[in-house]
Amino acid sequence: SDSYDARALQDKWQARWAEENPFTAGEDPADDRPRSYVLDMFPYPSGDLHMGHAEAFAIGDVVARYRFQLGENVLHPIGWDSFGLPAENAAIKNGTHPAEWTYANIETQAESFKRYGVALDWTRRLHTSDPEYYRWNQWLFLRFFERGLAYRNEGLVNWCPKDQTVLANEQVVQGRCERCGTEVVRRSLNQWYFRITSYADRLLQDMEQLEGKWPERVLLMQRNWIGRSTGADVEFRIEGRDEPVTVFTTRPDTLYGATFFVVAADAELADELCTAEHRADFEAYRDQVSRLTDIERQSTEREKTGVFLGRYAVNPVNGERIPVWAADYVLADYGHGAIMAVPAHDQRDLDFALKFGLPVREVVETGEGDPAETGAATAGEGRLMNSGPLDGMSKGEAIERIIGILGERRTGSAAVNYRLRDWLLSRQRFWGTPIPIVHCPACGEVPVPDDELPVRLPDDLKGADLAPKGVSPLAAAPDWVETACPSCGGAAQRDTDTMDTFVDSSWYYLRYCSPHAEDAPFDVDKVAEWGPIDQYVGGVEHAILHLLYSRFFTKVLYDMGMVSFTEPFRRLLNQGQVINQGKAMSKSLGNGVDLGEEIEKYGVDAVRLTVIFSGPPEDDIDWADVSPAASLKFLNRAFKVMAEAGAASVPGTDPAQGDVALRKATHQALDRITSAVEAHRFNVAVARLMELVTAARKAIDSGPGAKDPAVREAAEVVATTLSLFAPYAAEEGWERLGHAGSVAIGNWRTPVPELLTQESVTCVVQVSSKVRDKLEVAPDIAPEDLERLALASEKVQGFIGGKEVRRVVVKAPKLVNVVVA
Ligand code: ANZ
Ligand code: ZN
Repeated sequence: SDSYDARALQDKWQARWAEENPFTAGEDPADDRPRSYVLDMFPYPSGDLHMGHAEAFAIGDVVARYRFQLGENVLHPIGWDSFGLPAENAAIKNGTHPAEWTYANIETQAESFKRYGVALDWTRRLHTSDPEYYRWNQWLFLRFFERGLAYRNEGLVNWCPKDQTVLANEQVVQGRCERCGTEVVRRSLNQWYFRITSYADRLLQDMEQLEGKWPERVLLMQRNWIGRSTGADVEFRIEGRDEPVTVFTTRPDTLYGATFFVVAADAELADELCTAEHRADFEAYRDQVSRLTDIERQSTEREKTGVFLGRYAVNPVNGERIPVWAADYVLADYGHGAIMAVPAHDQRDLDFALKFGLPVREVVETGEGDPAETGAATAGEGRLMNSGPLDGMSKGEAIERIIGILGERRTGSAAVNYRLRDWLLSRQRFWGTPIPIVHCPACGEVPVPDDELPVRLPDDLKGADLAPKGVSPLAAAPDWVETACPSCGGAAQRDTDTMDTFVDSSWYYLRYCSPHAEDAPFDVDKVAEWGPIDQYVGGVEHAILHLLYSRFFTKVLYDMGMVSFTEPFRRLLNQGQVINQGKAMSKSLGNGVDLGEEIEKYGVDAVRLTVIFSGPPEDDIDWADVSPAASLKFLNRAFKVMAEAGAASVPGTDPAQGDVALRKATHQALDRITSAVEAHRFNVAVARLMELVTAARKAIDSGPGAKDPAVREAAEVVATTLSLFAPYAAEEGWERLGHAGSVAIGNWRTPVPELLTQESVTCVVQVSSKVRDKLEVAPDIAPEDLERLALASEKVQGFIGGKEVRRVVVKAPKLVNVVVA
């Protein structure tokens, strides 16, 4: 029959692809096709695929399938990010091992990906929870350890009381655990860190390579997260203390305006500086502060709080004695945990000064009002005043001069500060990569030798054994913990923490190049052949964490000589979210849309087409506003054109063959679809394809008829271009057109230039409804271009004269009416 049966086609072509593996990347080094590496962020096996996956993978697949169509050697692999807390929580609930839930979900998702028709290379599949994978996390950890890039340190960390584990700063969102929403508290614990801060400058610098290729907002978020500030470190002598205390300031030019000094209330220094007289107040205050989140502490809305510590600091440039306070708006782990307060020019300091009656001294003449009276600190440019040798200088001059003075007196120097903290990577949970370190009473931290990797997770812990107890569940497996020191052979203990799962995802894209490598995390030569990734596709929720960590890993691997590039992802595309009725889908709102049900109702092709046609890939899709039923109707129309097109041979490049109007329509559509796909305007490509189907239909019904060679040509272009969006309909249509192989590979056509010449249309230009000029314009001219052309006409300008243009009515391409007063 000539009708499109989505279900039957899915089964037929899925079986065919499973047999033929058409989307397997070529491995032959002699294969000289251009290579491209297209990657969707790998999924977490949280259950079956959902609408979010449907969107991301439909988009990534358009990119991959386009490269396949161009005849390139494409790497488009799939795997699972399969360590993590949800599996562990499910295991606790069900009394099972996390592997059960994990691998069952992976199987479900794998089947769903196949049904969804994603052009994936299944031979490279990996799961990060497989020992063959995580042994390389351990291997990499040890290389980082050797390079001083992995270290253990006692420090204040974010602790989730519900999940009973530490969280990286990046995993704390507005003071809450990113995963469970519980308010995070600070605890002092001994934890493992990666020294990402020593790459801060390179992480910033190398963003140059990404400019214009990554979404601007992601670059901005990374830049802010790294948070580079320049200024100076200034040493203040504290009366009664031998060592001076250093502060970091971005405004050393305002040093003469420092009227008090503030130490973070929770810093050890505050405790040390507090005099006996003020101790009781201080301790009560510190207690109160310990219950606040960082977000609350930094909020500009909250009233300032603090206590005087009973001490004085001495300003190094003018010898002035200023009181030392403890307050919560100064953070212990930023800069040096202490500041010089310049209330005239810093709003936080001003709020504090006004509350506690501390002096305010202006040192920059900004022409704004007196801060002490207006309550608004002035941050504008202006000449320095009340500042001795700096008086009259501009900000830039003053900064340079004061840094010079501080240098001569050895009480300060230019300094750079980062907001970025080291990456806290240890977790007190089970379902992750064990940290390959043995703690020996005699030798200390001893790396597990490479040939003893992987340190496997014990498989006899399950259910309640894994329940959060504040220490890693691995501590409850004594046989596993007790071991011999690799160095001295004495009794020693394994580290019981596991790695943050972001370690797993920081290099998986390299493993895909040689997923079965047995003596290294990846084959260096294979990575040189494939890397870096040409197009990465994933959600903007990974703008900081995953992308920053991956960039860091790549740079370390570059320094180790294992990769030849310093940025892993050449281009990044952030797809939008699928929402429903204007809101994110959620259980509580009951507005969830089930992917499986949508596919049941409309078929895979229609769902995929709907996702792509809904708008630019970066935009959110409101499922309440789109119509998979309309997509299905279109697929029926497209399918009929392919099924009815005659067996006439395809016209060649001779523009005289076949119905010229349809041939022009076909080649123009092909041209525009190609440029729209290249520009990632996939929805526009689909719109052009729809127009082509309409033109072909018209030619069949009321033009030269189905047997005309131009109809066949149109139908073939429908099949090849549709293959990017609705692969099943395209394959079947291609077969109906009499082709044996898959439509999906190497079938992209190049438009014939002679057929691209556009015919023109006459546009009538009126001034207040009287015809004054005629223009020859392209039939698809944009209304704004047409308006511009019409207004540029000398004749039209003559009739407008000096009169006011009330409005311009544009009916592109045929009419413009300039209404004048
Ligand atoms: C004096 C000053 C005068 C400042 C002025 C600003 C304006 P960013 O850009 O975030 O690096 N600061 C330094 N350490 C701090 C800490 N641990 N907690 C809270 N604030 C801290 O900001 C650096 C500025 O933030 C520094 O420059 C310091 O205040 C403050 F007109 O020093 B400034
Ligand atoms: Zn030892």
